[in-house]
Amino acid sequence: MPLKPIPALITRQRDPDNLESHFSALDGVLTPNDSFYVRSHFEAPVIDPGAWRLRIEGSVHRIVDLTLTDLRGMPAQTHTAVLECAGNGRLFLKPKKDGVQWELGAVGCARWTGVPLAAVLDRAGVQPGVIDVVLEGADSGTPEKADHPKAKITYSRSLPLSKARQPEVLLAYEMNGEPLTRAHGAPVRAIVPGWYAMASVKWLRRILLIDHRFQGFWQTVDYAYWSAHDGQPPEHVPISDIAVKSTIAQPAGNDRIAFGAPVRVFGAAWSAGAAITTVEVSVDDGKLWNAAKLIDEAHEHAWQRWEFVWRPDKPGRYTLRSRATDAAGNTQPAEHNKDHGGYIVHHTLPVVVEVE
Ligand SMILES: Nc1nc2c(c(=O)[nH]1)N[C@H]1C(S)=C(S)[C@@H](COP(=O)(O)O)O[C@H]1N2
Ligand SMILES: [Mo]
Repeated sequence: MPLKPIPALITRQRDPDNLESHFSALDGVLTPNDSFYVRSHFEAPVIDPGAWRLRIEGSVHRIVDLTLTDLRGMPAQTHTAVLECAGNGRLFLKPKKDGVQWELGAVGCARWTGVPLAAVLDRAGVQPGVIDVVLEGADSGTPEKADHPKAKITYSRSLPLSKARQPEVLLAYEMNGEPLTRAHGAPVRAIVPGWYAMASVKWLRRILLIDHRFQGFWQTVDYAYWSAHDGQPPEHVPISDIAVKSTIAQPAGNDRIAFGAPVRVFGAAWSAGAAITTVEVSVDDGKLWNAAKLIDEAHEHAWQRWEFVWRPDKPGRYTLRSRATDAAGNTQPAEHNKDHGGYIVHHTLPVVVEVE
């Protein structure tokens, strides 16, 4: 049963549905649920919330099976966090990279309510020697990558135990105050603030604690890249932290702007676990930079909206770019890091407009 079409979203792929937000529709801090991007590798499972169980097993002191009522009965937490697909912005890469051709909108920010993963791990009791916490979804299929045997596999991703224990990592059942929808992982999904969203496993059904590094497909083949260090053998690393990024929502690419009036350049900026401290805007393709004003309060995991009032001095074609810096001192680079392949596209992206 395919999802119902979601008109507020751009269809990048059907069955499974991969739907992109209109980034130019950015308004409040929170992305409304019906215009939040959807990224699914397989058909979204239909799960009866009454029959749903979450099993925590592996290197635990006791196997735990939780119902939705059990989970809702545990102390809840709410965190605002950005979810960004690791392939967001892939459309800008030349040469073209394999994968869904996301432009700007495979990202959104929502308030997530649920139970800290740490509390659920404590119920089961973590045995000494646990390295990884594997989060397993209820969806499965055969990934497209040709080098993989044609077996049906279940979507799963792992977190190192230390990350799994961070208080902001949730097993969420609400998004912006409403129960999760099927597209976004109902009845329960993981939310891993600060990490690219492949880690925020939807339709969660099993948590497995293991005493070694997880070697699953989306850990080692997909959502991983070769990292080259000078004089060292290259290392294959699973993608984790979100890299500092900002994106211009308004004006949108190819907009025609009437000459004479000031132009509000408006967008959002985010990073992994470090607040955004500066956003700059260039209207000459990255030569000169002007300070933008941050609109929202500094926040670790939510994005911050920003704006800059631009007064073009003559009509013409302009290439706008924005550049964010976070409290840890990370700044957006001018070019994509080729080691990252089709992922982690966070360099300063161009928006070309016509002032006439
Ligand atoms: N079970 C499951 N979880 C998943 C996925 C998936 O295909 N199956 N996709 C992941 C990826 S790559 C992203 S970007 C986010 C997207 O979350 P959203 O659809 O709620 O925006 O979910 C993640 N969790
Ligand atoms: Mo993703």
